[in-house]
Amino acid sequence: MKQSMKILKKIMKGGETMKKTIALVGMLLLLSIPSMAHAQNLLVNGGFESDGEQGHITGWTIDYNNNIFGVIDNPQSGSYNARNFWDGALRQDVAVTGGTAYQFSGWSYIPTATETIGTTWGSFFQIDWKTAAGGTAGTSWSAPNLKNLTRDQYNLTQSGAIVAPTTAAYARIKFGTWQGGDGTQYIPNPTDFDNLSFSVVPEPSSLLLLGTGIVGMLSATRKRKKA
Ligand SMILES: [Ca+2]
Repeated sequence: MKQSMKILKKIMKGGETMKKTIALVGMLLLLSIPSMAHAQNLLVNGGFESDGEQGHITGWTIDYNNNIFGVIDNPQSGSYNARNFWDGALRQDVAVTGGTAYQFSGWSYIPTATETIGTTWGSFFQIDWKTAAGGTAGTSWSAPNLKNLTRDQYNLTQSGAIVAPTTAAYARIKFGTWQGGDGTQYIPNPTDFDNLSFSVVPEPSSLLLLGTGIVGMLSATRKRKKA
């Protein structure tokens, strides 16, 4: 009798340890959810706050025409944003894993202005997928006409989840302003850009599996206690 009581006590102790472990894992899981929801931005200086040798567009490369600069008078957040004064684009390359889902988001602001000379222009966000050798990998994503969004305010553009082509080694993230190539001189309005983000899409399926596992462990513990 004494012996069996000892064993029972040991089991109960073990049960407590198990419960503590489950509680700890549960807490860690809960803590990890917010950080997974705000997946790490893979872009350098996506908010144009960093200051370096290129000023507030440090980390970005000119894709065509040197017409985008860091300005201070209309940030979406922080103290700086990037402004297109004429047609031109910046780009940044980010290493990716083929078959992994990524998402892009960015803010743009285009003021109302008299477009007397022409309207064949637009501001855009774009993702080009590239092979290690720099070739094209799969289909690009783009939002080519940000000027159709509500003027005189910041608008958020989101790509949603896009699976990187299996041959992709990096993503070329581009933003800027284009104008029509019909020989007429168009004047695009200045476009402000801020808070560009490119990140891995968090996988809810693995979270769900982990959650199911914990529920399973809990019910197993309960069953053992009943017996
Ligand atoms: Ca900013």
